[in-house]
Amino acid sequence: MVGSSAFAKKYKSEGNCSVQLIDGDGTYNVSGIDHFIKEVKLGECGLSYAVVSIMGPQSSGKSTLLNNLFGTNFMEMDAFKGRSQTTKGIWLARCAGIEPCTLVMDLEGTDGRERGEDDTAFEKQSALFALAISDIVLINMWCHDIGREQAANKPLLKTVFQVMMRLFSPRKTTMLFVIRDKTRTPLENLEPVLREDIQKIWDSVPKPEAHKETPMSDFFNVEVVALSSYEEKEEQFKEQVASLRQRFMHSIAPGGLAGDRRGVIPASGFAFSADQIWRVIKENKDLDLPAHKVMVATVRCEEISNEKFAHFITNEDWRKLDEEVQAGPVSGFGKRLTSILGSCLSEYDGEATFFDEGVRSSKRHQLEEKLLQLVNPAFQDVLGHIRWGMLEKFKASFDKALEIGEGFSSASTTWLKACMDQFDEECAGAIIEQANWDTAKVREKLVRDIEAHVSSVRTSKLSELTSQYETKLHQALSEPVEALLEGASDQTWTTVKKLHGRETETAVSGFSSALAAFDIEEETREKMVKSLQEYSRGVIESKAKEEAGRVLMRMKDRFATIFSNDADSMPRVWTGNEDLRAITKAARSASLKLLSVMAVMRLGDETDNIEKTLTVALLDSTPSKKSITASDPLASSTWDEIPSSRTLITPVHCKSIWRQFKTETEYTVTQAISAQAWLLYSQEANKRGSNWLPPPWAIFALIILGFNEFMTLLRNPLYLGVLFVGFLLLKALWTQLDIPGEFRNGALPGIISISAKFVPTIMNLVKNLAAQGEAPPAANPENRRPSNNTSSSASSSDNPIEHKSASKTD
Ligand SMILES: Nc1nc2c(ncn2[C@@H]2O[C@H](COP(=O)(O)OP(=O)(O)OP(=O)(O)O)[C@@H](O)[C@H]2O)c(=O)[nH]1
Ligand SMILES: [Mg+2]
Repeated sequence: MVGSSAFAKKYKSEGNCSVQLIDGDGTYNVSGIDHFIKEVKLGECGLSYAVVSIMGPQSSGKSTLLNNLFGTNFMEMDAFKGRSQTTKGIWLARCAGIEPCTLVMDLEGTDGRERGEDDTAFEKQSALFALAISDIVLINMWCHDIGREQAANKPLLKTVFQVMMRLFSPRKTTMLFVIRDKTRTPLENLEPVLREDIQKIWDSVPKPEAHKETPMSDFFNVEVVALSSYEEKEEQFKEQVASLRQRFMHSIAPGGLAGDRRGVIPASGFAFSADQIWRVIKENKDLDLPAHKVMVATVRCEEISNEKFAHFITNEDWRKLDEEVQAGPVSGFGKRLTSILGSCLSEYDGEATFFDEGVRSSKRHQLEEKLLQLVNPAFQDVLGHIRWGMLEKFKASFDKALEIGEGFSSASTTWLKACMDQFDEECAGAIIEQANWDTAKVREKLVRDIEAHVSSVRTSKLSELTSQYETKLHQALSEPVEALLEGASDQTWTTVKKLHGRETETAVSGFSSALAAFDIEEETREKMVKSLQEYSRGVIESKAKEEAGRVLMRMKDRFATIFSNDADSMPRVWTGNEDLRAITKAARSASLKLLSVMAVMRLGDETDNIEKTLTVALLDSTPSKKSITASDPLASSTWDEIPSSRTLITPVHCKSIWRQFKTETEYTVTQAISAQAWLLYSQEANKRGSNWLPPPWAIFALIILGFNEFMTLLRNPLYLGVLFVGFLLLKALWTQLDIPGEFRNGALPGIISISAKFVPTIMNLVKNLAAQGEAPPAANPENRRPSNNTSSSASSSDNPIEHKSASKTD
């Protein structure tokens, strides 16, 4: 390679690089092109760039022209080594000093001996490639070929026109015919001949049906320029090249060389686009450029979108915001996220702006969706924080309002509204501009949560209220009812009924007005009132059942009270004149009354004849075979016309209670009878008290029959002495024990009293005798006194004994 001119050297020194885009074997240089694009910063150009390429016969000075025209450093043939192929494949370089960025492609020459005459495949492929991606195609031709039948570039033009038909929708390409080694014939004369030649070739090229009538001008702008020989008239050549160079300045502007180009691929998609086009060409397929454009846009927009998405994930602001959201409520979430998303999307817009609009916006939409999907959990978290905060606020405010005595219903309504308003306000602050996210569900959930809380508080308050009224009712009813039932009488149930009615009414009216503060349905309210009424009845029922369980005890108490007390409620002292039968009957009758009162509940207006039934069956009847026959009115487990719900004691149970009652009170009656009998006996004995000696005939018989023994005693002074001492002892005992006094109240009490005092009195006598034996005779009268005292103390204990015996008869 030889640097052909100083001009070229200048640009080489500036470091303009070239790259082999496609090598001689048709391999696309992916890494080389990427590196090249980065080097020349093509990616930033958008649509402001142009692509120029050159075609023409081999060794026709193409590379030399490009190097002189654009300051590139394509390889040129060394003239001294003979004419041979220099440029192989397709080379790419950036034009130096031309605005906007212009890329130039140097193509392998046509008709090369190296590839052989038949092998035109690469020639066609490279021509199609150049046409597909270039805005301006330079057709290099020798001046002397113009008008010649066998001109070297005729097959080339044929190829160009043929392959142009393989572009479904061609971009309008400018064909600039560069006539080399121009002769003296002026261009004005040459140009028409050339155009005629070109037209002839165009006409001769077979076209598809769609383009049969299409004029060449629809596909190409044809421009012609003539240059002097580089070898022979270098100076002129350079001048002409310099002026030609000016035509490439701002070539894409309207009126410029490529002013009406169409379907430009944005610069950032150039490498990919060229690669794809070359692939399609190599596969020998037709090129659908609009579809290709869409494909390039799709791929590139996708790439840009992915890049922006990845960038967003690592975005510092977003990560910080996300972390804050994880930690707790964040104010201004919507605004901050809107700005982060906005800048990500505008970066995408900036890079994708030159790509096909449909593709671009659909990819933008996808990117937006992906971003929104990514940030949505954070938004949901924010909503969750707001919802939670509002629920907590409601709970605190509502509870406080209730504490200070605000009405339940009004407090719940007021705070629900306040919290929902604040929720709406905070949600508005969390909403982002890019999405129309719905907060209705979260709002509904919040309302549900608040309502659930209100309902649970209401339930607990209502149960509190209910138990408060129940306690009141219980207090008001329980003990009075117990007392009333204990003193069962004809009026008991009437009084209980009145008490029940009055207390229930008071409780219900208080309860109803307390319920009015709660926002509850009429039906529920009625139910609650009814349940309170039932509770009230239940208190009485349970009390009545309790009392019914104790009825036997109560009956016995009542029996004992009536039996042992007189009409003035004073304890009876049995005089023996009482009508025990009448007293017993009265006491039993009162007990039966109690049983009949306790047998059933009588809170309604119904009447019954249980008392009569019981009286007839239990009190009036005498135990006979009749009572155990089938006609026994108490041989049943239900009362006539009384539901079991009202029954406290069943008839058959009444009967067994009565039997037990009678058995257990029998003893009292028996005791009373025996006490009375003793009393009568003692009274009779008292009457006979003064005449206690045996009858005279008995004394007479005693003297007659005991005469012998009597005489024996009188004859023996020792016996007499013993008898005298025995008499003295008995006399002392008689006095000390006050035997006649003891027997005044009857034999049994007398015996008991004497037996209790017998031993101590003997002991006393012995002691006194011992003392009299030891003491001087003068002290004797004094020493006797204690024995008198003992006697008086013994007699003073008469009364308690009397009492004891009286109470025992009770
Ligand atoms: N007659 C003539 N010869 C020229 C002109 N420009 C260049 N040459 C000579 O033509 C020979 C080939 O030059 P290149 O620039 O390598 O030609 P090319 O068309 O690039 O050749 P390939 O790359 O092999 O197709 C060189 O020896 C140049 O000196 C010109 O304007 N007129
Ligand atoms: Mg060359």
